[in-house]
Amino acid sequence: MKPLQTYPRFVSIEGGEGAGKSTVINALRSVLEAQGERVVSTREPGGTPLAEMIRDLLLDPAHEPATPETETLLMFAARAQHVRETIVPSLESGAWVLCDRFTDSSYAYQGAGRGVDAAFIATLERDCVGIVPALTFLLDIDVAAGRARMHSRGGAPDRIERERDEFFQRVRAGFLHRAEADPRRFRVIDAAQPMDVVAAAALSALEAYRA
Ligand code: T5A
Repeated sequence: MKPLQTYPRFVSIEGGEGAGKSTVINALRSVLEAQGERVVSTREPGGTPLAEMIRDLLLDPAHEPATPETETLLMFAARAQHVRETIVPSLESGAWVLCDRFTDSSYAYQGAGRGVDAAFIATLERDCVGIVPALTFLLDIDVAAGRARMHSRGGAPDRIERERDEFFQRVRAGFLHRAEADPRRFRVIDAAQPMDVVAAAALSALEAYRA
């Protein structure tokens, strides 16, 4: 089986709803840029015009409910485009890529959350994606606390945010299981801490990774 390729400057940020991924990405980006590095921050699903259109299909609650398989295939359709058009060209040009979610989200949401077979996800990962981050931050937070943050932020919930707490409990367990299985790649951060503490933990892990 062909191994997944990795690039040392490919970093993903994962977590459940309201974990604070955007906050951490902004902190990592500022520090890297201040050190003269080029940084591309991007997100999934999305990150190219076509992939952003797929994102709308996935998250807009106005569409008919997607089956777990449809949802999985759309996530990977967006990811395949994103990898070829944005992520790999940026990495090959020497930039850091900070990706808000990547394939671990599919294992957690579609695999652990929806019950899609992990072997099917692994096949899509190998054949349609081909790359894996070198470093992944998992921002871990209790489901109720994360959802409370999302509610206090306001705005209408998207199709996935409308799921019940039990779904997000399975997602959280799915992420933690992946982190446990691959401690070299994952850095798990307690995202219930104040924002500056979470950002400082991510920055110190990044510095240790680069040393
Ligand atoms: N999805 C995605 C899948 O199902 N499968 C996949 O393969 C992929 C790639 C994507 C949705 O798609 C699903 C997962 C998602 O449901 P998204 O835009 O990534 O959508 O959705 P969210 O994870 O919900 O992203 P958000 O941007 O909404 O959340 P963040 O980035 O984690 O949180 P952030 O930084 O915006 O913070 C949320 C709020 O909390 C506050 C912030 O100020 C903000 O108001 N906050 C804190 N408050 C107190 N203490 C802290 N430490 C805080 N950190 C943040």
